Amino acid sequence: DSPKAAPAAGDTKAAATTDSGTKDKKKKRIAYVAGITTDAFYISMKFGAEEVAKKLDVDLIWTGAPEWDYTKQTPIVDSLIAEKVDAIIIAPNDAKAMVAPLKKAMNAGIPVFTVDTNVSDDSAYVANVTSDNLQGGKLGANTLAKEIGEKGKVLVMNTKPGITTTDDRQKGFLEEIKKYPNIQVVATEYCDDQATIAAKKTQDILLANPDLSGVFAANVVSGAGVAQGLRVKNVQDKVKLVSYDAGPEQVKSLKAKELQAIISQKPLEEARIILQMTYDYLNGKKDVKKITVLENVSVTPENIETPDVQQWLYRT
Ligand code: T6T
Repeated sequence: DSPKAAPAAGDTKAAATTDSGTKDKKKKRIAYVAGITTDAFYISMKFGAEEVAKKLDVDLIWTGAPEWDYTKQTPIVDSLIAEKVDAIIIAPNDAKAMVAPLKKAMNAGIPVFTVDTNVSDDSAYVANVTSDNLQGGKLGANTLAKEIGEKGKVLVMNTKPGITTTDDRQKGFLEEIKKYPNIQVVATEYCDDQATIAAKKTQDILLANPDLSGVFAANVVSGAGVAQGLRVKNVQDKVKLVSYDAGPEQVKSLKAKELQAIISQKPLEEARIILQMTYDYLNGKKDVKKITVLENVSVTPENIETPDVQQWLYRT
């Protein structure tokens, strides 16, 4: 076995962790591939995974690419296969494109567990832990509808197509918003998981629709970009924003009243569950639940200070 971490690792700590693992062959070496290493959601997941890894005495190899890009995620999986890790936990960057790399791992005898996002082929992974993204999209629609008095033009800002989580959020939103006859969706935009693109597209939409009433943003990066676009146009007090994910930036925007509600996930808990499940599986507990779905938390100015909500705000 190579004692080195995946070469494309986005985290330098990974190498040190792997080195220690080679000293004790019995220690389980479990790789955790983030969807993207630079995003508050996955940084938060890392806290949950590290907590459980310590408790179980697992050698955790935290890795991933600094951009959301399956062409960068694939070689990371390949190198983990070459390293013969005991298991791979991964948030796949694309539902279809990541099927082959994950199957390759499974065929090499390395069990794959997906977390947050998933792939379209059930045989490419053992189990998945995610949040209820369809419900989150619907919650986003109802929350935004209420904020804009159930009438007006709205924009959906998403990241990239082909990602199970954000596709479902968009689907849930678009389905639910149809229940409001006086709300019109003027556009569904993709920002390629880049805040600058989301900001620019928001400004373009505002130019064509100066009477825009609200925006639903499907993840950290989309939401941060939309908030920026609204600020540039100085309409942050007028255009209502409901955004996914409770990263520090979103929490700050909520407190500044630039964002009206956050749909938060439970990244810490997702990471804890998937790592425990993977460890149990490696230790013989093969009857795993195929898909575990966690509820979202609606974060508003009214409940943000409560301990119940505070525990789920993302850690960075
Ligand atoms: O919303 C999370 C994650 O659930 C999604 O799959 C991708 O985007 C985030 O990482 C936030 O940017």
